Amino acid sequence: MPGPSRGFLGRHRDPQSQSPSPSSAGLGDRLPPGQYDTGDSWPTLTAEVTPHLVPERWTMTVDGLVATPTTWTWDQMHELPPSTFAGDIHCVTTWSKFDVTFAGVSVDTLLEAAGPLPTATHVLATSTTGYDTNLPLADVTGGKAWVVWTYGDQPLPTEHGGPVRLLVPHLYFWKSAKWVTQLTLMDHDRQGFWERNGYHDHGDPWKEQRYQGD
Ligand SMILES: Nc1nc2c(c(=O)[nH]1)N[C@H]1C(S)=C(S)[C@@H](COP(=O)(O)O)O[C@H]1N2
Ligand SMILES: [Mo]
Repeated sequence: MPGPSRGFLGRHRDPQSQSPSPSSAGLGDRLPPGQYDTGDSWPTLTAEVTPHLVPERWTMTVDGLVATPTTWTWDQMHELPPSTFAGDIHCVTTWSKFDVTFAGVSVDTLLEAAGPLPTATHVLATSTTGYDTNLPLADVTGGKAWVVWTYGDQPLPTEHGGPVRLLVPHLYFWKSAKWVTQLTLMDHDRQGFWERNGYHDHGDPWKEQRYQGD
């Protein structure tokens, strides 16, 4: 159960979600509407067959509306400045998981190298499997998104996207494409897999943007 420090750590203070009950005091600050705390478990949600990728053959590409389309190998990715996320993740199926730690590189670092053109407004993230998801460019810049390969200091488990997944923790977790291999910058929004199947184009858990029309 959460300790008393939760309330101080909470970055999303919502006066309406505060409860006088000791068991939920502070926790509500970090739990978006309609979500529950999944605790130590980490459910796996995969639409496709889990691929078993050899890191040495995996590559990461940033292309589309960029000055310099760029591809990194596994080794080249590891030479980039490291970046860590510590915080919470929220799945649209209503579980949230507190205090997770992932490490890899910031998407900002990749975009710095590729140089987004001024016309770029959206990103399509694509996995080796063909899974894709769309994001506003503003949601993967400014220290809000990562390409990660460790979870809690261990290699990211295969079923959770290992060797490498996208991490966009401030949006519902379907935006965090597992086995990510490509970020394509575009001047318009183009729906990905779950968005074509009814999920929201933006997916902000604090606004409960679960489905198209929310
Ligand atoms: N390639 C791929 N990435 C994916 C998915 C998927 O089915 N395939 N599911 C998404 C959804 S709906 C969620 S909630 C999270 C689940 O990640 P997890 O299985 O590591 O919990 O991954 C997202 N990324
Ligand atoms: Mo999900």
